[in-house]
Amino acid sequence: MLTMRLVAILFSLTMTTILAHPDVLNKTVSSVPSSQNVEYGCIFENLFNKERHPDSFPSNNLVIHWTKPLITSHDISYSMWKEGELASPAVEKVIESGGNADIIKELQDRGESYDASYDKYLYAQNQLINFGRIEMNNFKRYISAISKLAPSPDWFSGFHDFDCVNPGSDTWYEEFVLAVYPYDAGTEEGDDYDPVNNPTNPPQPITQFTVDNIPQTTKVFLNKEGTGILPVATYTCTLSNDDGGMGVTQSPIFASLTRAPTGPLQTSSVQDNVQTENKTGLIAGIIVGVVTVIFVAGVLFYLFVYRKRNKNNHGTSTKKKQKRKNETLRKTEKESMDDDGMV
Ligand SMILES: [Ca+2]
Ligand SMILES: [Ca+2]
Repeated sequence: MLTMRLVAILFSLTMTTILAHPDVLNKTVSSVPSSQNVEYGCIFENLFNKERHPDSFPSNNLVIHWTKPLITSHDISYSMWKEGELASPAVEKVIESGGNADIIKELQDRGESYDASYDKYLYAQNQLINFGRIEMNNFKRYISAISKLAPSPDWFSGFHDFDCVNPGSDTWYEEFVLAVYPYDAGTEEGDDYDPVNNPTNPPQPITQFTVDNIPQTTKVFLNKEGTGILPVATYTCTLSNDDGGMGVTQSPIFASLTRAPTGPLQTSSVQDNVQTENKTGLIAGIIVGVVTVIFVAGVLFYLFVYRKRNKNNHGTSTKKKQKRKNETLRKTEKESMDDDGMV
């Protein structure tokens, strides 16, 4: 009986280990109460490569990429995707073609705070994505993310409904790091990294790839030891409200100039360019501003000080002239009087 119970516990722990994904690699608690509006900065880092997932990995790795990774905050009434459930039409589009217009429309209609990056080709040196800040409040306290692994039939990764509030302290997490695994969306057939396939009919629930359910012909995603499936990416999200409340309203430009990076500084090249442009623009703005202030100060100085002094000088010299004139006049009168006296 005890043995049976132990087996049951072990089985449930094993199942938990298998199904409790994403893996929470790190979770630290802040003292910011959940009633306070906050923002999170999130970074995506690719872990999908030939070393970790050697079987059937495309020989032309130039084509391997993540499609437009998307991240959003939301309340409990929204569910972007969930294992064991059918993919929504919008999610099916993301997962089969990488098109995220429908899901973005869905988020915009709900007024969600989201960010979508560009396709991330994994041959590129920089495999990080630095998402724009995600706004959160006491209701919109969950974060979900999704991106398709391409080329593939309907394989994707991400996480869903991560509650950013620590229930014990009712405060926001300072930081959390999630390791995410590959899933099959159940909408398209196919066992290999090939995007052209028949639809799965009827569609099947979203399923996480495990050692037991990966296609046995290709063994995609299996680790090199053949014993398990390693995470394909990590997400690191950091609270940006740890500087006395400034983080809630500060602009991204201000934040990028004033805040030390919380993760690897590398961002996607597009965002790097944008940030560089933003910084260049800001510096140019500051220079123009300083020059303008100096110019205006110069004009004011001229108007109020230089001219006034001139005026004073002018007044003084006029007085001197008048004085000299008076003296001359008095002298002339005196001489005239003397002359009269002599006469
Ligand atoms: Ca389909
Ligand atoms: Ca499939």
